[in-house]
Parts: sequence; structure tokens; C-alpha cells
Amino acid sequence: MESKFNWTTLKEYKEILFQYYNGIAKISINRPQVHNAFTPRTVTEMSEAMELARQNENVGAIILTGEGGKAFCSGGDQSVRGHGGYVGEDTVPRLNVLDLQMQIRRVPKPVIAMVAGWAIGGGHVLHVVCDMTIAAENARFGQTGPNVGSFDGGFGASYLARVVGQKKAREIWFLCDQYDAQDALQMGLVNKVVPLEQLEETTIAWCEKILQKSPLALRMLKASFNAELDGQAGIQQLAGDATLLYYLSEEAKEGKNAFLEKRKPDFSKFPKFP
Ligand code: S0N
Repeated sequence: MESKFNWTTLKEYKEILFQYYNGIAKISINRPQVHNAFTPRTVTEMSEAMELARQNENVGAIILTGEGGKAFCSGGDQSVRGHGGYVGEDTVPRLNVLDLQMQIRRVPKPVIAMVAGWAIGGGHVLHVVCDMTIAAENARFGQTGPNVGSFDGGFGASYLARVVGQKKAREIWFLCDQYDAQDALQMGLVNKVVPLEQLEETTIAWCEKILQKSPLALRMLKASFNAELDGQAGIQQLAGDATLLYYLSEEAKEGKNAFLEKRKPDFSKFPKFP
């Protein structure tokens, strides 16, 4: 679909688009001929783009989407599913989408799934792990694993259950039904539903609101939402962010400066908060 926004390409890829506009990075799966099913290469490219978006200090929000208006993503490309995973050009079978899921949860910037059309199977899990989802009226959601001989017992099951509740998550996986955008809104699976032609402008408007907020507060909130669910890894992220904040303080700098100046640190002037 034609975009109203003046996106510039950040890097050329074969199976995705990676674009930038006004503080927003957009990663789009570009395989509309297969409803944006992903291969190991698609995932490797998305992973690299996600890392570049993380490292880019001009980027404050990230959109994940699919090209063509008919699909966000239809999951793993079944034509390259081999013995033990999805087989890439190097002939090695992989399930590297699981690493991408972790990356989406870890990147300390909000990631918004912009869903038009199908979000199915591993494609459904990708929108689930994003921080928020904005859906077009034509969006359709569901899992297919038990139909095609697969399942995602990680975030695809446990985090989905946190989002929609245990009963609904089990229904989604055990029946493999498809749900329209209004169903998804009702069960808390998406944040907002808009007409397809307003999908991108609404998503951009949400990103622009986010960009006006304190980036450190957003970072801490994302880590806080994840911490309990992600166990030790979640605590590690939150603790790392606390260290980042501490490094910004004069108190922490006194320790470093004293070491470099070969003197004893003087922490006496720093408050001992109740
Ligand atoms: C999305 C559906 C329902 C759309 O139906 P519709 O509109 O009738 O279109 P189609 O004619 O079916 O599709 C158009 C063309 O696109 C191809 N295509 C669609 N989806 C895929 C796909 N996933 N892989 C390869 N090709 C796909 C069609 O073949 C068609 O092409 P042509 O025109 O040439 O025939 C419908 O398309 C559908 O049901 N698609 C399949 C959905 C699905 O089952 N996806 C895979 C589910 N599994 C995963 O995603 C696993 C992901 C994973 O990596 C994983 C992660 C954790 C743990 C385990 C796994 C694991 O793999 O096991």
C-alpha cells in the first residue's frame, strides 16, 4: 500500500524493508506473495534491523509490520521447513524466530505491531510479543500449530495466556480458529482497531505520542512489565537499567573519578535517602 509518509531506507535487504521517519524505525516483512511467511533469512534480516534500530539514538519507537495490506505475517514458511527447523540458504535448520521474539522484548524502546490482514502461526506470536498492536479492520488472528504439526510453547503459549487469559489462550491453540479484529479487541489481544486506510497514520500518531515521553521512563516501564514474566533474565534487564541510571548520578561518578585520580572516594556529601 502507498504510504503517506516520507520514509527513508536505512538499509537495503532482500526479504524485509527497513525504513525511518521522524524518530520511528519501521521493519516490514516483504514477502506478500506468501502472506509474509518468514524464512531463516527473513528473521536474520529482521534481527539485524532490530539491533540497528536499538543502537540508533534517533529512533524512539519501532513499528513491525508486513507489506501488501493482506498479511502481517503467516508464520514460518512451510516450504522451507525441514528436519528440525526452517532451512536457510546454508542448508542448516533453524528456529531463529525465537531469538527475534526475545529481541523484541529486550529492545528498550516500544515496539508496535501494525497488523493488516493475517497474523497467523509464528506471525501471530510476533505481534503478541510486541508491546502494543494496532489492527486494521481486515486483520485476522490465530494459531495453526496443531494443524500443521508445530507449536510454540514459549511466549506463544505462556505470554499469550498472560495477555488473553488461560481459557482463551487454550481455545486459540486447541481449536486453531481465526478471530477478526473486533474479537481480538474484545479479548485484549490488540490495543485499537481502525479502517485499513487509517492504519499507518494511527500507528504513526501513537509513535509520535510515545516520542514526546521520557525515553528513560519508557525504558524502565518496558523492563518492569517484562521483569516478573521473564524471571532472572527480566530482573537482569531491569537491574541493568537501574545501573544505567546510577551511572548518570554524581555519586557513581565520584567512585570512578576517585579511582582515576588515585584518591579515596568521598561519598559523604551524598544523601542517605530514607
Ligand atoms: C494465512 C492463511 C489462512 C491465508 O489463507 P488464504 O487467504 O486462502 O491464502 P493462501 O492461498 O493460503 O496463501 C497465499 C499464498 O501464500 C502461501 N502461504 C501462506 N502461508 C504460508 C506459509 N506459512 N508458508 C508458506 N507459504 C504460505 C500459500 O501457500 C499461497 O501460495 P500459492 O498461491 O503459491 O499457493 C493460509 O495461507 C494459511 O493457513 N497459511 C499457513 C499458516 C501456517 O500454518 N503457518 C505456520 C505456523 N507455524 C509457525 O509459524 C511456526 C513458527 C516457528 O518458527 C516456531 C516457533 C516456535 C516453536 C515452533 C515453531 C515451528 O515451526 O514449529
